[in-house]
Amino acid sequence: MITSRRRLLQISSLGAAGALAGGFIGRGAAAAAPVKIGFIVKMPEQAWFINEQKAATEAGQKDNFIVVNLAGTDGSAVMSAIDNLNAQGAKGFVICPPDVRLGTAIYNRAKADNMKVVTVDDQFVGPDGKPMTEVPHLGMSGYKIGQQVGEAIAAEMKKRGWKPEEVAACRITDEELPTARERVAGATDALLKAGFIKANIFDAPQRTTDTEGANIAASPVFARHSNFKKWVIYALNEESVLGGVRAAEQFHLGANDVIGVGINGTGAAFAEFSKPQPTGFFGTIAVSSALHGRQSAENLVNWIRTGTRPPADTQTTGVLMTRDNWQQVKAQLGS
Ligand code: FCA
Repeated sequence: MITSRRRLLQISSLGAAGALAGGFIGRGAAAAAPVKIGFIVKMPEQAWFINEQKAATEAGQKDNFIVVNLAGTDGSAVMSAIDNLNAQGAKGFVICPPDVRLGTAIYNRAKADNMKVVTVDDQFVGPDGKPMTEVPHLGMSGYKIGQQVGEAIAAEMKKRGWKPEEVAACRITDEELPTARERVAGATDALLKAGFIKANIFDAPQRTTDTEGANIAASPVFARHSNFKKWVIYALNEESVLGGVRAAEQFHLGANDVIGVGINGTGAAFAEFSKPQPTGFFGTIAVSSALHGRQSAENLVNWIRTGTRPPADTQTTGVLMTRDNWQQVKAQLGS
Protein backbone atom coordinates (compact mmCIF):
# COMPACT_ATOMS: atom_id res chain seq x y z
CA MET A 1 0.00 0.00 0.00
CA ILE A 2 2.54 2.50 1.19
CA THR A 3 5.08 1.44 -1.39
CA SER A 4 2.66 1.76 -4.18
CA ARG A 5 1.47 5.16 -2.92
CA ARG A 6 5.06 6.34 -2.69
CA ARG A 7 5.74 5.10 -6.17
CA LEU A 8 2.71 6.94 -7.43
CA LEU A 9 3.90 10.12 -5.78
CA GLN A 10 7.35 9.68 -7.22
CA ILE A 11 5.98 9.21 -10.68
CA SER A 12 3.75 12.23 -10.50
CA SER A 13 6.45 14.49 -9.08
CA LEU A 14 8.85 13.35 -11.75
CA GLY A 15 6.17 14.06 -14.31
CA ALA A 16 5.58 17.51 -12.89
CA ALA A 17 9.29 18.28 -12.75
CA GLY A 18 9.70 17.03 -16.30
CA ALA A 19 6.83 19.16 -17.52
CA LEU A 20 8.20 22.20 -15.70
CA ALA A 21 11.68 21.71 -17.08
CA GLY A 22 10.36 21.15 -20.59
CA GLY A 23 8.19 24.22 -20.38
CA PHE A 24 11.00 26.30 -19.04
CA ILE A 25 13.45 25.22 -21.74
CA GLY A 26 10.87 25.78 -24.47
CA ARG A 27 9.93 29.27 -23.33
CA GLY A 28 13.53 30.19 -22.62
CA ALA A 29 14.69 29.22 -26.11
CA ALA A 30 11.86 31.14 -27.81
CA ALA A 31 12.50 34.26 -25.76
CA ALA A 32 16.27 34.14 -26.27
CA ALA A 33 16.29 33.66 -30.01
CA PRO A 34 13.64 35.34 -32.14
CA VAL A 35 14.10 34.51 -35.82
CA LYS A 36 16.35 37.00 -37.57
CA ILE A 37 15.96 37.85 -41.28
CA GLY A 38 17.48 40.35 -43.67
CA PHE A 39 15.63 42.78 -45.97
CA ILE A 40 17.90 43.86 -48.82
CA VAL A 41 16.78 46.51 -51.33
CA LYS A 42 18.34 47.85 -54.52
CA MET A 43 17.57 51.54 -53.86
CA PRO A 44 17.44 52.25 -50.11
CA GLU A 45 16.76 55.96 -50.68
CA GLN A 46 13.57 55.39 -52.74
CA ALA A 47 10.34 55.94 -50.74
CA TRP A 48 8.92 52.63 -51.96
CA PHE A 49 11.78 50.65 -50.41
CA ILE A 50 11.90 52.75 -47.23
CA ASN A 51 8.22 51.87 -46.68
CA GLU A 52 8.78 48.18 -47.38
CA GLN A 53 11.62 47.90 -44.87
CA LYS A 54 9.69 49.89 -42.26
CA ALA A 55 6.59 47.70 -42.62
CA ALA A 56 8.69 44.52 -42.36
CA THR A 57 10.39 45.84 -39.21
CA GLU A 58 7.01 46.68 -37.66
CA ALA A 59 5.65 43.24 -38.50
CA GLY A 60 8.67 41.76 -36.72
CA GLN A 61 8.01 43.83 -33.61
CA LYS A 62 4.49 42.41 -33.44
CA ASP A 63 5.40 38.84 -34.31
CA ASN A 64 8.71 38.39 -32.51
CA PHE A 65 11.17 38.39 -35.41
CA ILE A 66 14.07 40.72 -36.12
CA VAL A 67 14.56 42.42 -39.48
CA VAL A 68 18.01 43.65 -40.47
CA ASN A 69 17.56 46.26 -43.21
CA LEU A 70 20.38 46.44 -45.71
CA ALA A 71 21.22 48.13 -49.01
CA GLY A 72 22.15 45.97 -52.00
CA THR A 73 22.89 48.60 -54.62
CA ASP A 74 25.09 46.32 -56.74
CA GLY A 75 26.28 42.72 -56.88
CA SER A 76 29.15 43.10 -54.44
CA ALA A 77 27.01 45.04 -51.93
CA VAL A 78 24.45 42.19 -52.05
CA MET A 79 27.11 39.52 -51.49
CA SER A 80 28.57 41.34 -48.50
CA ALA A 81 25.05 41.94 -47.13
CA ILE A 82 24.41 38.17 -47.28
CA ASP A 83 27.71 37.39 -45.52
CA ASN A 84 26.93 40.01 -42.90
CA LEU A 85 23.50 38.44 -42.30
CA ASN A 86 24.99 34.98 -42.08
CA ALA A 87 27.53 36.15 -39.51
CA GLN A 88 24.67 37.58 -37.44
CA GLY A 89 22.80 34.28 -37.46
CA ALA A 90 20.01 35.32 -39.84
CA LYS A 91 18.01 32.41 -41.22
CA GLY A 92 17.02 34.02 -44.49
CA PHE A 93 16.38 37.24 -46.37
CA VAL A 94 13.92 39.11 -48.56
CA ILE A 95 15.52 40.85 -51.51
CA CYS A 96 14.72 43.28 -54.32
CA PRO A 97 17.91 42.74 -56.34
CA PRO A 98 19.85 45.54 -58.08
CA ASP A 99 20.01 43.36 -61.20
CA VAL A 100 17.64 40.43 -61.70
CA ARG A 101 20.35 38.48 -63.57
CA LEU A 102 22.24 38.12 -60.28
CA GLY A 103 19.54 35.63 -59.28
CA THR A 104 21.60 32.44 -59.58
CA ALA A 105 24.62 33.89 -57.75
CA ILE A 106 22.46 35.22 -54.91
CA TYR A 107 20.49 32.00 -54.66
CA ASN A 108 23.66 29.88 -54.54
CA ARG A 109 25.22 32.06 -51.86
CA ALA A 110 22.05 31.81 -49.77
CA LYS A 111 22.00 28.03 -50.16
CA ALA A 112 25.67 27.72 -49.22
CA ASP A 113 24.98 29.76 -46.08
CA ASN A 114 21.87 27.71 -45.28
CA MET A 115 19.57 30.70 -45.64
CA LYS A 116 16.16 30.87 -47.25
CA VAL A 117 15.52 33.58 -49.82
CA VAL A 118 12.38 35.21 -51.25
CA THR A 119 12.24 38.04 -53.79
CA VAL A 120 10.04 41.12 -53.61
CA ASP A 121 9.15 43.48 -56.52
CA ASP A 122 11.83 42.33 -59.02
CA GLN A 123 11.94 38.59 -59.65
CA PHE A 124 15.23 36.74 -60.25
CA VAL A 125 15.90 35.69 -63.83
CA GLY A 126 17.77 32.41 -64.44
CA PRO A 127 20.51 31.76 -67.01
CA ASP A 128 17.78 30.74 -69.50
CA GLY A 129 16.25 34.22 -69.26
CA LYS A 130 13.14 32.85 -67.51
CA PRO A 131 11.88 33.81 -64.02
CA MET A 132 13.52 31.65 -61.31
CA THR A 133 10.41 29.97 -59.96
CA GLU A 134 12.38 28.05 -57.32
CA VAL A 135 12.55 31.32 -55.36
CA PRO A 136 9.14 32.43 -53.99
CA HIS A 137 8.20 35.88 -55.27
CA LEU A 138 5.79 38.68 -54.36
CA GLY A 139 5.32 41.61 -56.74
CA MET A 140 2.95 43.79 -58.71
CA SER A 141 0.91 42.29 -61.49
CA GLY A 142 2.99 44.37 -63.88
CA TYR A 143 0.98 44.11 -67.09
CA LYS A 144 -2.38 44.84 -65.43
CA ILE A 145 -1.05 47.80 -63.51
CA GLY A 146 0.54 49.04 -66.72
CA GLN A 147 -2.85 48.80 -68.41
CA GLN A 148 -4.32 50.96 -65.64
CA VAL A 149 -1.65 53.58 -66.44
CA GLY A 150 -2.59 53.55 -70.13
CA GLU A 151 -6.31 53.71 -69.36
CA ALA A 152 -5.85 56.65 -66.98
CA ILE A 153 -3.83 58.55 -69.59
CA ALA A 154 -6.39 57.81 -72.33
CA ALA A 155 -9.28 58.96 -70.13
CA GLU A 156 -7.52 62.23 -69.29
CA MET A 157 -6.65 62.83 -72.98
CA LYS A 158 -10.31 62.41 -73.81
CA LYS A 159 -11.35 64.76 -71.01
CA ARG A 160 -8.96 67.41 -72.32
CA GLY A 161 -10.23 66.88 -75.87
CA TRP A 162 -6.74 66.05 -77.25
CA LYS A 163 -6.70 64.71 -80.83
CA PRO A 164 -4.51 61.58 -81.25
CA GLU A 165 -2.58 63.06 -84.20
CA GLU A 166 -1.29 65.97 -82.10
CA VAL A 167 -0.12 63.91 -79.10
CA ALA A 168 3.21 62.11 -78.58
CA ALA A 169 4.27 59.69 -75.87
CA CYS A 170 7.57 59.67 -74.02
CA ARG A 171 7.87 56.01 -73.07
CA ILE A 172 10.63 55.61 -70.49
CA THR A 173 11.91 52.04 -70.61
CA ASP A 174 14.22 49.55 -68.91
CA GLU A 175 14.34 46.56 -71.22
CA GLU A 176 16.58 44.53 -68.89
CA LEU A 177 14.02 44.45 -66.09
CA PRO A 178 11.05 42.14 -66.80
CA THR A 179 8.65 43.92 -64.47
CA ALA A 180 9.49 47.23 -66.19
CA ARG A 181 8.89 45.65 -69.60
CA GLU A 182 5.53 44.26 -68.46
CA ARG A 183 4.29 47.49 -66.90
CA VAL A 184 5.29 49.59 -69.91
CA ALA A 185 3.83 47.03 -72.36
CA GLY A 186 0.52 47.07 -70.47
CA ALA A 187 0.39 50.86 -70.68
CA THR A 188 1.27 50.89 -74.38
CA ASP A 189 -1.36 48.27 -75.24
CA ALA A 190 -4.07 50.16 -73.34
CA LEU A 191 -3.14 53.40 -75.11
CA LEU A 192 -3.17 51.78 -78.55
CA LYS A 193 -6.52 50.20 -77.77
CA ALA A 194 -7.85 53.66 -76.92
CA GLY A 195 -6.70 55.00 -80.32
CA PHE A 196 -3.20 56.34 -79.57
CA ILE A 197 -1.05 56.54 -82.72
CA LYS A 198 1.79 54.00 -82.57
CA ALA A 199 4.20 56.12 -84.61
CA ASN A 200 3.92 58.89 -82.01
CA ILE A 201 5.40 56.76 -79.24
CA PHE A 202 9.09 57.51 -78.61
CA ASP A 203 11.36 55.46 -76.37
CA ALA A 204 13.60 56.89 -73.67
CA PRO A 205 15.78 54.02 -72.37
CA GLN A 206 16.82 54.67 -68.78
CA ARG A 207 19.99 53.34 -67.18
CA THR A 208 18.66 53.48 -63.61
CA THR A 209 15.04 53.21 -62.47
CA ASP A 210 14.98 56.54 -60.65
CA THR A 211 14.24 60.22 -61.37
CA GLU A 212 17.75 61.07 -62.49
CA GLY A 213 18.05 58.09 -64.82
CA ALA A 214 14.70 58.94 -66.42
CA ASN A 215 15.44 62.64 -66.67
CA ILE A 216 18.64 61.96 -68.60
CA ALA A 217 16.78 59.52 -70.85
CA ALA A 218 13.76 61.74 -71.55
CA SER A 219 15.42 65.08 -72.39
CA PRO A 220 16.68 64.10 -75.86
CA VAL A 221 13.21 62.75 -76.75
CA PHE A 222 11.60 66.16 -76.18
CA ALA A 223 14.48 67.87 -77.98
CA ARG A 224 14.21 65.61 -81.01
CA HIS A 225 10.44 65.83 -81.37
CA SER A 226 9.82 69.47 -80.53
CA ASN A 227 7.13 69.61 -83.24
CA PHE A 228 4.78 67.95 -80.68
CA LYS A 229 3.24 70.30 -78.14
CA LYS A 230 1.18 67.76 -76.24
CA TRP A 231 2.79 64.82 -74.45
CA VAL A 232 1.98 61.82 -72.34
CA ILE A 233 4.68 60.24 -70.19
CA TYR A 234 4.83 56.78 -68.65
CA ALA A 235 7.40 54.40 -67.15
CA LEU A 236 7.78 51.57 -64.65
CA ASN A 237 7.43 53.85 -61.63
CA GLU A 238 6.51 57.39 -60.57
CA GLU A 239 10.10 58.40 -59.85
CA SER A 240 10.86 57.82 -63.54
CA VAL A 241 7.72 59.64 -64.73
CA LEU A 242 8.78 62.56 -62.53
CA GLY A 243 12.14 62.56 -64.28
CA GLY A 244 10.24 62.80 -67.58
CA VAL A 245 7.96 65.56 -66.28
CA ARG A 246 10.99 67.59 -65.13
CA ALA A 247 12.61 67.13 -68.55
CA ALA A 248 9.40 68.30 -70.27
CA GLU A 249 9.36 71.43 -68.07
CA GLN A 250 12.80 72.34 -69.42
CA PHE A 251 11.15 72.41 -72.85
CA HIS A 252 8.36 74.65 -71.49
CA LEU A 253 5.80 71.87 -71.44
CA GLY A 254 3.74 72.25 -68.27
CA ALA A 255 0.62 70.92 -66.57
CA ASN A 256 -1.67 71.73 -69.52
CA ASP A 257 0.61 70.12 -72.10
CA VAL A 258 1.65 66.94 -70.29
CA ILE A 259 -0.15 63.93 -68.81
CA GLY A 260 2.28 61.84 -66.80
CA VAL A 261 1.07 58.76 -64.94
CA GLY A 262 3.36 56.72 -62.72
CA ILE A 263 3.24 53.62 -60.54
CA ASN A 264 3.94 53.14 -56.77
CA GLY A 265 1.96 55.79 -54.84
CA THR A 266 4.61 56.82 -52.34
CA GLY A 267 6.36 59.94 -51.05
CA ALA A 268 7.58 61.05 -54.48
CA ALA A 269 3.97 61.33 -55.68
CA PHE A 270 2.69 62.90 -52.45
CA ALA A 271 5.29 65.68 -52.71
CA GLU A 272 4.18 66.41 -56.27
CA PHE A 273 0.45 66.41 -55.43
CA SER A 274 1.13 68.74 -52.48
CA LYS A 275 2.56 71.49 -54.69
CA PRO A 276 0.32 74.59 -54.82
CA GLN A 277 -0.06 74.33 -58.62
CA PRO A 278 -0.64 71.12 -60.62
CA THR A 279 2.25 69.85 -62.75
CA GLY A 280 2.46 67.46 -65.68
CA PHE A 281 2.44 64.62 -63.15
CA PHE A 282 -1.25 63.81 -63.42
CA GLY A 283 -1.46 60.62 -61.36
CA THR A 284 0.03 57.33 -60.30
CA ILE A 285 -1.22 53.79 -59.83
CA ALA A 286 -0.80 53.25 -56.12
CA VAL A 287 0.13 49.87 -54.72
CA SER A 288 0.67 49.16 -51.04
CA SER A 289 4.42 49.18 -50.37
CA ALA A 290 3.58 48.38 -46.73
CA LEU A 291 1.77 45.23 -47.81
CA HIS A 292 4.71 44.17 -50.01
CA GLY A 293 7.16 44.64 -47.14
CA ARG A 294 5.04 43.05 -44.44
CA GLN A 295 3.77 40.11 -46.45
CA SER A 296 7.10 39.10 -47.94
CA ALA A 297 8.77 39.21 -44.50
CA GLU A 298 5.95 37.23 -42.89
CA ASN A 299 6.01 34.64 -45.69
CA LEU A 300 9.73 34.12 -45.15
CA VAL A 301 9.51 33.92 -41.35
CA ASN A 302 6.65 31.44 -41.59
CA TRP A 303 8.75 29.34 -43.97
CA ILE A 304 11.67 29.38 -41.51
CA ARG A 305 9.47 28.57 -38.52
CA THR A 306 7.12 25.99 -39.95
CA GLY A 307 8.70 24.78 -43.18
CA THR A 308 5.71 26.01 -45.20
CA ARG A 309 7.03 27.35 -48.47
CA PRO A 310 5.46 30.68 -49.55
CA PRO A 311 3.43 30.75 -52.80
CA ALA A 312 5.63 30.76 -55.92
CA ASP A 313 4.23 34.03 -57.25
CA THR A 314 1.93 36.47 -55.42
CA GLN A 315 0.67 39.41 -57.49
CA THR A 316 -0.71 42.63 -56.06
CA THR A 317 -3.04 45.20 -57.66
CA GLY A 318 -3.26 48.99 -57.71
CA VAL A 319 -5.64 51.94 -57.76
CA LEU A 320 -5.42 55.33 -59.53
CA MET A 321 -4.23 58.13 -57.27
CA THR A 322 -4.45 61.76 -58.42
CA ARG A 323 -4.14 65.21 -56.91
CA ASP A 324 -7.84 64.96 -55.97
CA ASN A 325 -7.88 61.68 -54.04
CA TRP A 326 -4.31 60.96 -52.98
CA GLN A 327 -4.87 61.40 -49.26
CA GLN A 328 -7.83 59.00 -49.19
CA VAL A 329 -6.02 56.38 -51.28
CA LYS A 330 -2.92 56.71 -49.10
CA ALA A 331 -5.00 56.11 -45.98
CA GLN A 332 -6.73 53.11 -47.59
CA LEU A 333 -3.45 51.48 -48.58
CA GLY A 334 -1.80 52.22 -45.25
CA SER A 335 1.39 53.43 -46.89
C1 FCA B 1 10.56 48.05 -59.04
C2 FCA B 1 10.67 49.56 -59.14
C3 FCA B 1 10.22 50.22 -57.84
C4 FCA B 1 8.86 49.70 -57.46
C5 FCA B 1 8.91 48.20 -57.32
C6 FCA B 1 7.58 47.62 -56.95
O1 FCA B 1 11.57 47.58 -58.20
O2 FCA B 1 11.99 49.95 -59.43
O3 FCA B 1 10.17 51.62 -57.99
O4 FCA B 1 7.94 50.03 -58.45
O5 FCA B 1 9.32 47.62 -58.54
